[in-house]
Amino acid sequence: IKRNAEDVKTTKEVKFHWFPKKIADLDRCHHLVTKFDPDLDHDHPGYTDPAYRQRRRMIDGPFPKYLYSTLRDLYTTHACSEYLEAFCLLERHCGYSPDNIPQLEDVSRFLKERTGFALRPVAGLLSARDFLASLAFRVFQCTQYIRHASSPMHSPEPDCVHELLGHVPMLADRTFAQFSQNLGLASLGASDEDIEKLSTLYWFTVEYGLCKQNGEVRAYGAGLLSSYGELVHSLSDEPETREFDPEAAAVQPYQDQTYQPVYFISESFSDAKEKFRAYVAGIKRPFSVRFDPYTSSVEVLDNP
Ligand code: HBI
Ligand code: FE
Repeated sequence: IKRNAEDVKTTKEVKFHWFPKKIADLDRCHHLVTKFDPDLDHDHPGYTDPAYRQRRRMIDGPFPKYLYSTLRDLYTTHACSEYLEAFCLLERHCGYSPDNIPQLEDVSRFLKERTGFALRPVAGLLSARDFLASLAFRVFQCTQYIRHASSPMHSPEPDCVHELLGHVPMLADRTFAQFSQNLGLASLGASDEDIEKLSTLYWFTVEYGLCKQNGEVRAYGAGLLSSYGELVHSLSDEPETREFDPEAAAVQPYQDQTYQPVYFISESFSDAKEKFRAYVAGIKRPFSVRFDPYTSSVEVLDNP
């Protein structure tokens, strides 16, 4: 992404990227990545279906048939307890069911009460920098269109099934919410190189993370919990698994076309959070940031 000169501020001769300081600034964090856009990506199942691409611009309808129930059946044995607890509440209070797609507004209100996270609608895949920046303010940029009907079990781009069944239940957990916000705070004004690393770290935790629970391995990553095939694959003995280590996860090559060959297993969310804290301390920025929960804004402190 090309930035304007005004986007780059200079402090003590050090240049860094513009970043949002308050929630209203997120209006500027809207750079879409067109890699998986059905209008442009020849491999997208909707590429040859103009009616779908038209419908994608509108919002409504049930979850694709079977998808919800098929995934739901797996959660009991494959999802972590934090996920299961929230999923149960979402079914009870927010209209999660096989023949309904919940309203963003209702789900956002639910999250706001649990962890202060808000959902904000977005038109597609955002740049990593903009997407991560919103997490710093406990804002999750959420797509609303649904995947193409010809491929109900997989979507190349994030869609509302991925957001609602993958991300939302985890964002209702306090420790996980804090971990997500910390990833966001670490990304503000970071170098392109560090954004790439944080984005990879996000990939191996928030999207494809596994964790230990009562001697078993369970999934907490949204990419897993919204994909029947990969959820089964991730807990089979096919893929390689490693103990979560932010240094290693930040540079591990990953797959966005097929199942992951490697997953990282966290001991717990608190453990992942602590390890991440140590990792972030090693990222060089010419300033530090502090989130003020009273105003939902970020204070920028010059490093001594
Ligand atoms: N954009 N809309 C949207 N949803 C995501 O889940 C998302 C994104 N952009 C980047 C991204 N996720 C991650 O893969 C990381 O690059 C942060
Ligand atoms: Fe995602």
